[in-house]
Amino acid sequence: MARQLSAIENGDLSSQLEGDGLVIAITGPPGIGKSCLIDCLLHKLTPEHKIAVLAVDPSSSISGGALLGDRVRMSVLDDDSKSESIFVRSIATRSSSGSVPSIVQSLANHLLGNGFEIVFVETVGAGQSEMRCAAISDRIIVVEGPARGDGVQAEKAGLLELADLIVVNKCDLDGADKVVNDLTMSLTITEEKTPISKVSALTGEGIDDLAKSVLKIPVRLSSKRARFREQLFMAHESKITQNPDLDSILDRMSQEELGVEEALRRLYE
Ligand SMILES: Nc1nc2c(ncn2[C@@H]2O[C@H](COP(=O)(O)OP(=O)(O)O)[C@@H](O)[C@H]2O)c(=O)[nH]1
Ligand SMILES: [Mg+2]
Repeated sequence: MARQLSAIENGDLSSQLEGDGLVIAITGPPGIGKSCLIDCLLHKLTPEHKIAVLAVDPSSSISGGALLGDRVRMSVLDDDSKSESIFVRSIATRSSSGSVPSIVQSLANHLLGNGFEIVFVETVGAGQSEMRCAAISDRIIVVEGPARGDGVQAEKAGLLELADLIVVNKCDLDGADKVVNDLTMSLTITEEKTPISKVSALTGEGIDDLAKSVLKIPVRLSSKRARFREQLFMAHESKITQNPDLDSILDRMSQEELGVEEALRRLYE
């Protein structure tokens, strides 16, 4: 599987497989506890479910090996009865073939097509590429936590709109209740309330309930709409960047022989 995924990542293999499992993005700022939460969820959900993890966050890559620099080693992989049904992979964020979100999408589809029921995509969610890694998923979990004095992160990153579920992690620390309150306040302006779960990956509080709900998170309409908007922009962009005439059209634009409107029309021909 690792070899196949590398081949897909390098553009040497295109996966035609599609499964009917779920791709779930786990999104939130670095250090909020995404990797730890995934570890907790894997403890609860395997070996009953076959689960893959794609970590797009390069700063906190998770891995089965005790590689130097890995900040989180998943404890679940030490359990042989569970590790059999788990596949973990980090994704290079600088890649030669195509955009990171489209590679993540291909890898996730390949895993689902090979019998994995759930693919967790861990991503930071700040910036366009990271946002799109979330947008290719079927469900999006936004992770928040006691603020480091700077308010709700997800709100700033525009992520709340994308969330089907908000998890407030580190509820063992002071300030978690304030985050829940702040989030509830900012959510009252939207019609569909996004559910909020308060958990601690450290103490295990709330993890049982989270594990039960994670496989059946209802889709929020506004999240779905925001995801499709990102997917539309992605498709638009790849249509332009993959057009073989792009270089010559740019040449002609720089010679002022073509305007933007005309160039767009030709790129879409
Ligand atoms: N107090 C507390 N610390 C946590 C909790 N979850 C994770 N951490 C710590 O937060 C740090 C970052 O966790 P990590 O999972 O790597 O965050 P990520 O960057 O979002 O993947 C680690 O040092 C964890 O031990 C929690 O629920 N409570
Ligand atoms: Mg991480």
